[in-house]
Amino acid sequence: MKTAYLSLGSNLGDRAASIERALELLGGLVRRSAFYETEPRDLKAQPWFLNIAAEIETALFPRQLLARIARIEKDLGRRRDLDKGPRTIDIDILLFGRFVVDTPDLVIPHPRMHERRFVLEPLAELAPDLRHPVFKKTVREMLAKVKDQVVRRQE
Ligand code: PH2
Ligand code: MG
Ligand code: MG
Repeated sequence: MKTAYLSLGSNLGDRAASIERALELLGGLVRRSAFYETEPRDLKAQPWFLNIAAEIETALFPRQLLARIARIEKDLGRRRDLDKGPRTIDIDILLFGRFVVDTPDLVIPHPRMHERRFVLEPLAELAPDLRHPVFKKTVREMLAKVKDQVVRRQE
């Protein structure tokens, strides 16, 4: 079995329900962070997101996990119309064991994880000392650089 870290986000419909359902469908959940209300990044003119991080154990290889994720996103009503725009559910692979993958349709570690507080803040709850296999920085170190972005942990 291998350990993977995922980022889940939603900013359309019942955001928490979509994230909970995605976790059930993914399977292999070990731990998950709290929910965070997060300011939209990239495309600013859209509703705030609910984001979490999850640690899963899986027997799948990265590309197989990606196929399962695409299926779940589709089943939960994800439409691919606007790049980085509003979505009912988005599931991104952040880290997958020590795999480094760089292909047109799959990049691991996630290419923008180090610059996103909505990813790093939840992830730091689960694995603050986890090291990025390319940049060699810990989650805690990467998080310290993005504290200007607004996220609010839900109690
Ligand atoms: N996802 C994006 C673009 N911007 N902003 C926040 N706060 N949370 C997200 O999950 C998010 C985003 C593209 O996937
Ligand atoms: Mg994403
Ligand atoms: Mg995605």
